[in-house]
Amino acid sequence: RKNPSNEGNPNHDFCEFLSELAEYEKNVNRNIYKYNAYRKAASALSTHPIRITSGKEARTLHGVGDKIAKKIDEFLQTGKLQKLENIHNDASSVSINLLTRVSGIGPAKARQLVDDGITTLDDLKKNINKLNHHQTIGLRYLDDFEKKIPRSEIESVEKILQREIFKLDPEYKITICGSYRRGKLESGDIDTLITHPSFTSKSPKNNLLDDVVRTLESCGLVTERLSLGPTKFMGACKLEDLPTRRLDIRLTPCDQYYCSVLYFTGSDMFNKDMRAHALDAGFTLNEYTLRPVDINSEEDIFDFIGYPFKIPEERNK
Ligand code: DCP
Ligand code: MG
Ligand code: MN
Repeated sequence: RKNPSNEGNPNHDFCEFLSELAEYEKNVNRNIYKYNAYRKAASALSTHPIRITSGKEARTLHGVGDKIAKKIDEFLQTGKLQKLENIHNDASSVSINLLTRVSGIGPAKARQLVDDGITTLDDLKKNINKLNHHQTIGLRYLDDFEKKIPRSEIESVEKILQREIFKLDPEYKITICGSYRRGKLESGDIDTLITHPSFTSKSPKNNLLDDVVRTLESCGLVTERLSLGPTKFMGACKLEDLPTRRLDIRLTPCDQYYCSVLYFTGSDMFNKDMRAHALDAGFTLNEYTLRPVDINSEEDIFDFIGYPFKIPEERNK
């Protein structure tokens, strides 16, 4: 669903099999190291403007090593990948990959379900008692949650969020981040960042997010809760007779706003890259801070670590 394999990319078939191998490593083997390696290679190939014609050529890209170069040669020579064929023929791998498509079911839970003989979505529906609230809602809206959200629909949701949250208190600041902020025409979910001047990293706990979520439920925008903590809401929203959409809301202290906006804008691969760069430059970058300095804009973060500034539309790695 979230892979850099779009048509128009001259190497999209390589990206596709690398993304599939990445998912397999994450979901079935729970090997995050290999997951990251495959994703990094897919990301490198997805931004390479010309068709790769050999493993050797691929090897010159940052993030493509010998093992992946060999797979590219095999794919070029045979039109397929034996490793992937084997995975497709392995029933428990297929089941685990299927079950992890449900929001809230991670690789460990999926493995446990498959070990209990639950291998299809029909099995899942008959065993709701084995699912928590998040997973139950995830199953109910599996089809809807896999549909991409057009940009125009997110714009409509943004207007309602602003109207309702400003009614609560006009001092809130609301920023829709994620792929939407990176300019994508379609997104997987709606990532909303909010902050309020009364909330800083030094102030005590508050119920701001509680109030916001309740307001959004009363007006009918938010239709489901998956989880709600003091700073993080996961849920669903819906407009008229459109599909039910995944909505994430994060409440961030106002003094950490810029690091949060940077983090929540992504992409995740871009964040990885930038964090590694920050470490090399002697800083620690995370969603809260750039230690050990004070930040007053997104540009500040790039400046301090000596990373060329990229507008959100240039962060689609
Ligand atoms: N993020 C991250 N690392 C993760 C997950 C998320 O850095 N493991 C950050 C970067 C993402 C942002 O959070 O861009 C939002 O996460 P999403 O999963 O919603 O991803 P996107 O919005 O980028 O893509 P999509 O359109 O699929 O939602
Ligand atoms: Mg998103
Ligand atoms: Mn999200």
